[in-house]
Amino acid sequence: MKKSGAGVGRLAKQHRLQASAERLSKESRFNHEECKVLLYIFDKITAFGDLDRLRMREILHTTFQITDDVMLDLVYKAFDRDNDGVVSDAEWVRGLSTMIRGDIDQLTEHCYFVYDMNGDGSLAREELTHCLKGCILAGYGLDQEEVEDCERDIVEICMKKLDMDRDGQITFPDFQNAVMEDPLMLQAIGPCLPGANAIASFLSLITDKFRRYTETYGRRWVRKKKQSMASARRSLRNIQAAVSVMNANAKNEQMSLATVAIMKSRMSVKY
Ligand SMILES: [Ca+2]
Ligand SMILES: [Ca+2]
Repeated sequence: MKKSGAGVGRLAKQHRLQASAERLSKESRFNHEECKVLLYIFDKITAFGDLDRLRMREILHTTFQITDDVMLDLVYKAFDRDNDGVVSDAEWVRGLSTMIRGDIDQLTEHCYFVYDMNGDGSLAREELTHCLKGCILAGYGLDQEEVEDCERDIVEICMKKLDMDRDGQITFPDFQNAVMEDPLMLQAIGPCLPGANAIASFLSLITDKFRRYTETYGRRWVRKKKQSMASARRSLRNIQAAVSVMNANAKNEQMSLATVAIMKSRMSVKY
């Protein structure tokens, strides 16, 4: 019996999806089945038009709870790696693979790529200033001038913590070392990764092994650092130390309250 045109079209589409899923499962941290679901979701998203900057921002905002305006554009840039103005199916799967299942090296590369706004392979003070702009919310009784003062302080603290060789530029090895010392430094310049809840709810859609996300910040990190679990936990508590550094720089009690609130919201990596 001769197949109808629509039926042949559907079959060809299914074959294409199978082949893409097979290819992408080899270059991402998703298995074949998961890639198929991700490509199916991609098909649904792009049924009404390309996945461009605005649509990707929407997905990052609503599904992955990345809400910082500056970060949204920069994370989009990390997805659209060939910079052609749209996220392709392969870019979609690879980007999600890094954000959701990335190991410490991939996450470090992702965050550095996001913060390196001009793509010159180095983070300058101006880039930190731009990324950290708006990190302080009004409502702590601070006037605009104090807010700007506080933002400048935070930029300086980040430079101090990340620019290991003090040459005014944060190179990738600087950043890598700082992150290995303290995983909380990963998002010190801006929240550019989804939180654990967002990851869990997205993974529950595409796989039945969604609890695997806990490995990323847990055992793998420890193995990489060859630390015992106890000392790793201690280093995770470094947030307390970071907060006291910031407080030491705070000029008054109100500002110190503000910095604690910012540290809590910015350093929201879950363990
Ligand atoms: Ca692209
Ligand atoms: Ca740069």
